[in-house]
Amino acid sequence: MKLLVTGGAGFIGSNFIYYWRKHHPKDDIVCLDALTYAGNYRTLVPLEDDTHFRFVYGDITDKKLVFDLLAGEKFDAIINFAAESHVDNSITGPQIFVTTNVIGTQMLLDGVREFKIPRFHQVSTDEVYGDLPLDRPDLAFREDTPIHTSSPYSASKASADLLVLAYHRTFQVPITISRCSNNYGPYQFPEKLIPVMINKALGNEPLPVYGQGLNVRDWIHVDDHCLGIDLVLEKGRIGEVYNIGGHNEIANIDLVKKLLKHLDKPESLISFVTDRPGHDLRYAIDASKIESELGYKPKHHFDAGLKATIDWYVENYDWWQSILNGEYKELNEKIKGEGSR
Ligand code: NAD
Ligand code: TDX
Repeated sequence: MKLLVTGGAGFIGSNFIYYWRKHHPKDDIVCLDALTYAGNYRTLVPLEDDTHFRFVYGDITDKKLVFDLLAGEKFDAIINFAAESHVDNSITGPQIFVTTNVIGTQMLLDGVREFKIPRFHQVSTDEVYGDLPLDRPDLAFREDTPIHTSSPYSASKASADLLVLAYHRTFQVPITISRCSNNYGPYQFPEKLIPVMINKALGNEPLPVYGQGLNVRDWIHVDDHCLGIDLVLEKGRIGEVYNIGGHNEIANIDLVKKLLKHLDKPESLISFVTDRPGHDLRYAIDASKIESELGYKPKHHFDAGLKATIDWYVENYDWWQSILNGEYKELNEKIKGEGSR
């Protein structure tokens, strides 16, 4: 198999590439990534001597680049991770979210249609379902839960999902979609909750908890997300949506306290700050479809996975420090100049 992984210099895409190299060592992977602020080529440096891996610098909204790439290589599948992914950024600047997440996805779909790629997999999110009330623990998102978005980010991801489904219905493009809950693990950009809090706690700085910290997220280890996508690619039915979740619901404040305990830091570092506008209250995934149809079972227990993730950030201090001090941009710029590796 030859896969095109878009957005592979980001958090989940890079973990997916490492997952796939480990579990499918005979397959070839091309990573297409625009190396935006969230992309970090350094994460992929260990793959430079890997003959099954190639990196291409480019933007999924660039039709010529995408079409030339698809014309030149015979891909068996495209897995689209490329996106603007941070909700807070979508509130301060929505336009790039529409450009990348909607137009970019549509460009890839046009390419899949033109070059008859056997499979297009869209990596989506539980945020397309909106949120659930805090006082109804019995409720969880199912694949048939209506789309009901809150932020420009989730609206752009939902729009992309609708286009993916429309290309399937109208043009018979062979697609699948997975909608996953909040991921944690190595290589997450230090703008998201867990790496932000680890960074602040290690520096003995205030930990900024939005509102009262009562919002609930359903956490999944990134490797379990990759496992779910692997099963969908292998056995998922064309045209279907599959939820992927870890059954790990926890309020932000309780997660932050757990994290402080692991790091042996005082709770007095917690600082309640202005809430996120439109802040989704609770996410919870009903993953029974992927479990029963594809035999999915997450492997990581949350407490152990969180501890391993914290240890990873402590051990890989240079990786995230080079992001915080901006040094990571130097290598990104060099790669942009070269175009591909
Ligand atoms: P990320 O922000 O860490 O990485 C995104 C990557 O996409 C970066 O490498 C960036 O350079 C690249 N990119 C951005 N715009 C591009 C463009 N126009 N062309 C090519 N590459 C571009 O994101 P992530 O957290 O790894 O999320 C990956 C995907 O998974 C996204 O589609 C996101 O919506 C989805 N998702 C994320 C989570 C989560 O918890 N992080 C949960 C569910 C779904
Ligand atoms: O500093 C913070 N303080 C805080 O209280 C940050 C960064 C976040 N939060 C809260 C907001 C959320 O309730 O923590 C929760 C998690 O926030 P994020 O890490 O920004 O994730 P979220 O908004 O839940 O979205 C994530 O999961 C779904 C990803 O960023 C999305 O890409 C994915 O689709």
